[in-house]
Amino acid sequence: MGRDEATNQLENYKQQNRQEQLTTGHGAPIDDKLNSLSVGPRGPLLLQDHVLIDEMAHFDRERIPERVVHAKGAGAFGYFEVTHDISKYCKAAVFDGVGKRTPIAVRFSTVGGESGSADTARDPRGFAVKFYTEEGNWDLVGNNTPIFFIRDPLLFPSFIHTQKRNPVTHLKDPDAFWDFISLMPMTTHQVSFLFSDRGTPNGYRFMNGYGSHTFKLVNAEGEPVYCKFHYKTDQGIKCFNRQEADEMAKNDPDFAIRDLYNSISTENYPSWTMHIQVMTFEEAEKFEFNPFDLTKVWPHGQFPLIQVGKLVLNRNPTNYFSEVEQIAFSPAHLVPGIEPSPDKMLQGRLFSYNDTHRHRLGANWDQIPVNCPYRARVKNMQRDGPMNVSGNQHGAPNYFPNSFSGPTADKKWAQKTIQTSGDVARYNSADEDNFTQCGIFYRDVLNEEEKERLVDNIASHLCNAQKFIQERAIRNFGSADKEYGQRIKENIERRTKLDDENHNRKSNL
Ligand code: HDE
Repeated sequence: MGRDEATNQLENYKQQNRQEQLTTGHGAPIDDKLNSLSVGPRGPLLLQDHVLIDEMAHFDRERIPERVVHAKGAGAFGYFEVTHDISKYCKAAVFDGVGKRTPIAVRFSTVGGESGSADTARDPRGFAVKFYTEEGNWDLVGNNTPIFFIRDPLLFPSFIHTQKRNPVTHLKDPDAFWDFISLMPMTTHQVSFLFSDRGTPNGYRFMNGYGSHTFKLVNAEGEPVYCKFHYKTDQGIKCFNRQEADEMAKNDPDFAIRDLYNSISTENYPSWTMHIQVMTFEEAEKFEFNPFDLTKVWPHGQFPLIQVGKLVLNRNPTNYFSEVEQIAFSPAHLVPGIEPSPDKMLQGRLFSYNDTHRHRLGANWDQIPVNCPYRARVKNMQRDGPMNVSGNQHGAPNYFPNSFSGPTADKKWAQKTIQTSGDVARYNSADEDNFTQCGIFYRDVLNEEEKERLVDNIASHLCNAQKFIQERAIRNFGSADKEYGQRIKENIERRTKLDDENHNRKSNL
């Protein structure tokens, strides 16, 4: 009575399953799982108690490394269905014909917090999708924001360190957070998005998703275009304000996981409509800013959304660890017809993800069932390694080339040839117009109440940083829009004055 599906999971299991014999890890039935083998009722235990040793040893190894970012998350499964033909842009099998369905896995996440942190924290949300296509797995590892904080991957580890815990106090550090942000004005656009209502979405169902980077699509004739991917939520956008998000963090820190699980269990399947934006190579050459700059959007007026299909989530994980903790996405998992652009951030990510998976899950992480490209079948020369569970490609030759019917390559899968030249150097991208789009966001996208909440959300956080950092941050917001900076400044001044008055009152008592 009154119990939601998530709370009732064990009862549901009981209804659907009959009781079975307990066994050891090697499958042998056991007689007693409550009492260790001992010499007499009060005597020491025995090394020969395999039931005890097996249980303990496995328990000692239960945890795998937490994701260094995006540690807290929820996953679900479903399908992608093509509703509109985009074959003139892309030859990928996943888009091959209206009505075609491809199985998908999705993992939503917060970014900075640990795996036990609150779901309603102010943070971007990860929105990672794995398409199990017949031409291999395609992973679109995006966020709920079309842009990002930085435009060079070299900055990423430092940026993330400033969002995490101080190495001495083990507390979140407002000085580090705002020091980095204000030293890097390129963050101003995304930080404004983050401190708006969109930084605290109402769970995972009521937010959009974005591939964020610029990708390249290639059609069957070998003609390329640049492209961005968008998923618009069919549930509509719903966000918490700061106070509601804080309240929910106290009442139910797992709110977003629960909401997704319950919605799918009650057959209220969430869905998103996929669109693309397309830019030709000629347009990219002439465009007013670098179209591969991840801190900027492509204006929808110039590059309208083109509808492609629908993502529907209709199955909850059967086991969280095996299907969500172990799922591993990679921006390098592209399929024929979808290629990387020169976006520096994307280029950095092409390396980073598989690297982290080898560390977190081991060399054979792509054999784990949820990661396995089961609709394509892997044929290569990779063999052995820890936890190889695929049959290790049996008797097939493990070297290339060979004369014994090993798999062969076919030129028809070649990526589009690109021409590139230039002087190798570390080019400074720090001052590539950091403010124009942020100013437009503040003035033209937000209404007055949303502006007020944005200003108040920033001030309530920035007021904890040192004065010189506050001033530098305010200068950046003011460069995006004079009024925006001014309002943050005034809000912080009001807070500081109030703080001083409270302090004086206390010391007079
Ligand atoms: Fe990630 N990111 N990231 N990221 N990211 C990871 O990979 C990284 C970036 C995103 O549900 C890690 O498996 C670098 C942008 C999502 O499992 C790691 C850079 C975007 C997820 C990593 C970025 C993302 C991750 C940690 C800068 C949106 C969770 C664990 C070059 C477009 C996927 C893991 C899941 C996870 C690195 C920037 C989205 C360490 C180096 C931009 C949704 O590899």
